[in-house]
Amino acid sequence: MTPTILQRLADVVGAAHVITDDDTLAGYLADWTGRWTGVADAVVRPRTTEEVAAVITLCAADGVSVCVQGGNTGLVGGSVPPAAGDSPTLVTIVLSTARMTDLGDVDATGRCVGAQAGATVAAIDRHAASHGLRFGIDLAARESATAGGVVATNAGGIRMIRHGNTRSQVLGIEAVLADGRILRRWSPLIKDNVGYDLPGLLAGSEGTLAVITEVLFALVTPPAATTVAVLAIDRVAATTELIAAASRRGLIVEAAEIMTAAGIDLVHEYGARRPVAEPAPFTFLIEVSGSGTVDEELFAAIEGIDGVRGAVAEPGPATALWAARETHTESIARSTTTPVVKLDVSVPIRALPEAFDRFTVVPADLGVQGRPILFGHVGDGNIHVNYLDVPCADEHRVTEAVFAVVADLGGSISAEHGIGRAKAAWIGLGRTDVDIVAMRTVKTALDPQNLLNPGVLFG
Ligand code: FAD
Ligand code: 2HG
Ligand code: ZN
Repeated sequence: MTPTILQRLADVVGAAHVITDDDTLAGYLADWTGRWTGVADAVVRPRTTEEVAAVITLCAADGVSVCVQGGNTGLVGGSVPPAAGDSPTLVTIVLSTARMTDLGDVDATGRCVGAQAGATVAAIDRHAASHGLRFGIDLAARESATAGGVVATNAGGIRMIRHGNTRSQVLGIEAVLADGRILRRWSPLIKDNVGYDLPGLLAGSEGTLAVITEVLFALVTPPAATTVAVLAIDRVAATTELIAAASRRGLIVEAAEIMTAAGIDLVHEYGARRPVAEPAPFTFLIEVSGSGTVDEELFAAIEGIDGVRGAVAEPGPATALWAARETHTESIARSTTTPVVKLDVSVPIRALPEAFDRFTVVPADLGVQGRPILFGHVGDGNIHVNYLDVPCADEHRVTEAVFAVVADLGGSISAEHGIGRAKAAWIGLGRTDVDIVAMRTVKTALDPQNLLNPGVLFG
């Protein structure tokens, strides 16, 4: 990169916010898992939408590619630039939204709030809570994951069974296009059918179509009270049977998460309390709300389910019960001796038991070393398939074997984390050729120079 463009970028955002020293850069060039590292000439940290627009205009004029980074908690390598040699362009910046953390006033009547792209999920939720509302998106990375990141990945998370994915929380959006123009569709209207759903298109675009600068999120009304129950269960199907039984009794399912004995052992090793005393192949966490006698209704529903060995319940938020579930990702990262093979798939609900059986034996069937830890948002058919200690040389084979099972069961190779760099080679497993051509046409129309997150999504 020529000093000229670095100087011009510094003129836009201030010299202190164009980072070029190797030590500070390094923190932006490796992803959360440590599996993905890249190279960039600078990290640029704008404060406002206008500064983002000016940065992108300069980059477009000089053919500089831009990797957009929010909280850098993404799990598919999309938040870091390409490694040396992978990039179709020779110069790259990381555009970090870390300074774009403003929150607008909460519209308590219209139940919505504007958030700058770098505002964290936790900050948005706390802001909403101070007005008696909640953010409908929640995930264990809440203190770091950002508004821009959850929209760009269309994150799911633990409340998806109740409120839907991030796309369904987006009422309006502001974004800078690849040529530096500002697109703003900003309306709190619940019904507004004028043309294409561009906010919906940017949700899940993984930084490849535009830089999201601000989001108008719908907010939800929190339940008056919730009950969190954790059950030791013998059968995966008991989870979906209980979700159905609870719903029939008028309970609202706020979250439904499955874990395995191996996962509970692992998080216990790293300090989480075992939520239930009885050993069992699976542990199921269900959080419900409702009017009237919620606990009684929940235990009545549980009584009708075969294969439940023990249950404990606490009033929400029951953070100690949740801890066993929420510390899985971190415990896996600490325990694995090789880069974890981390896959995020979904299958039809009816196929969940078979999927658990088949994913568990993938390394053994291949004759490959690998400790399976499976868990996930079971009510959404979403399984997080992690294999620890897999020799690097076997990672590809293990991934292919999992995706073969997914294809066989009619599932998806990306439930909620996106495609990023990690799964770009397999996008054809999830979409037809015509579908991919249509997506590429959109990409080319909005980013003809392929400057935004090259290598992400399409490889
Ligand atoms: P980053 O990691 O910085 O970026 C992710 C992608 O979004 C990249 O492609 C990046 O280029 C793009 N992007 C970021 N900001 C912008 C922007 N302003 N404009 C355009 N593109 C942008 N994910 C789930 O779906 N559900 C979960 O339950 C969940 N739990 C997690 C728990 C842990 C402990 C961890 C570490 C991760 C978890 N994740 C989960 C993954 C991750 O938190 C989400 O993908 C999250 O949405 C990423 O947000 P971020 O701000 O960190 O984005
Ligand atoms: C979760 O649900 C995240 O906790 C992370 O999506 C999943 O670590 C994983 O595989
Ligand atoms: Zn998840």
